[in-house]
Amino acid sequence: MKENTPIKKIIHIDMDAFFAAVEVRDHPEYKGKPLIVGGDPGSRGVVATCSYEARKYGIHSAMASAIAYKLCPHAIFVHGRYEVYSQISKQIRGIFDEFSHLVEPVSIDEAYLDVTYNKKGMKSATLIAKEIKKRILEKTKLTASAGVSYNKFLAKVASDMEKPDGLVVIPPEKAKEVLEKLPIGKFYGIGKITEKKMKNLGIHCGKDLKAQSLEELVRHFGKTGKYYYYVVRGIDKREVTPERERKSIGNENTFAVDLDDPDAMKDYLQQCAEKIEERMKKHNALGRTITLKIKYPDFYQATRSRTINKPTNDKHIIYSTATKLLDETLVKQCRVRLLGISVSNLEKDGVNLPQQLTLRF
Ligand code: TTP
Ligand code: MG
Repeated sequence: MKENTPIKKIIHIDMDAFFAAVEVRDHPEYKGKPLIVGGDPGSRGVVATCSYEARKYGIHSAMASAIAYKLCPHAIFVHGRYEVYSQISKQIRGIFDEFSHLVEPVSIDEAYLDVTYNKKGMKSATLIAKEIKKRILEKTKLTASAGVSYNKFLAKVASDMEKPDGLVVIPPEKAKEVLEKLPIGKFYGIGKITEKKMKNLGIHCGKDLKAQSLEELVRHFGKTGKYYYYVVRGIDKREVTPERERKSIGNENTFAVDLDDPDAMKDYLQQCAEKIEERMKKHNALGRTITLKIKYPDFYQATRSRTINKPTNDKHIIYSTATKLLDETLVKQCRVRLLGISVSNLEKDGVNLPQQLTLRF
């Protein structure tokens, strides 16, 4: 980070055991019990999420319900009520919007807020996070965890540190210590497979990761190695990108039969990238943010975005970015029902579209 770059104040908010917490809220008899939201144990369904009591048995999201049943036969299984969750998601979104113009929802229960300059003129990001948690509880009767730091990566690490109902602040002077101690599996983007690979290389926590050279990490992990190299040093330059103002050009498809072959997914992404290039050229538009959208068979939806330095409408760049993002998702474990790409952060005829103006306030 350059010396003269102003330190940002970023908050990451993530609801606790979201779907399960909603079910407990609406069915108090489930309170304190292992509760699983997802497919029936006798079906080929998966766990969407589960209560913290169920997590003690090793149950987690995306696990086959049949396995969850074996781990905890007395768990309560319920189906998700997606309309309810999405309604609550809108409510919490409304709360975020009260505080900042710069809100980036990442999934149904999670968002980043850049509160460096905020709507309330509040100086303390910690107080804002506290206030948001309070408002969420009042309005939804649910708890959220918040992380406060100077970039997205650290804010996300922080929100995960004291779940549930946590509020953790990582100021710049503490970042080094926190990151060095952080177990390798807790680094955002490091899934089970990479975690194993890291451990085989003797990398168990941030300190071990930091001891690796950039070349070494790139050799083992490709371009993602570069990401690991920087985030373990507390460097993450990604902006909080408000979605509401984001105009985008995209393409997506729900498949007649869920895809389970990563090569087939990549083939589809290639077609998508071609169509987007065509449309962007027609509109004389270039874009910097490429977003991959993915929906799993249980309707769980995730998006992953990457912002590149140079605006583009090149299908090769769109495709290669989208496939990299695909590698960061659960596709190796799960089938997918929908895939799509969109390009945002657009410039038309060389001029930024109006959403950029919202950054000045
Ligand atoms: P998460 O925030 O990942 O999980 P969570 O809120 O249940 O628990 P935590 O306290 O650890 O944050 O996901 C939010 C919701 O998204 C979750 O309640 C259910 C849904 N979801 C799925 O349906 N499938 C998945 O694989 C994941 C990860 C989440
Ligand atoms: Mg959550």
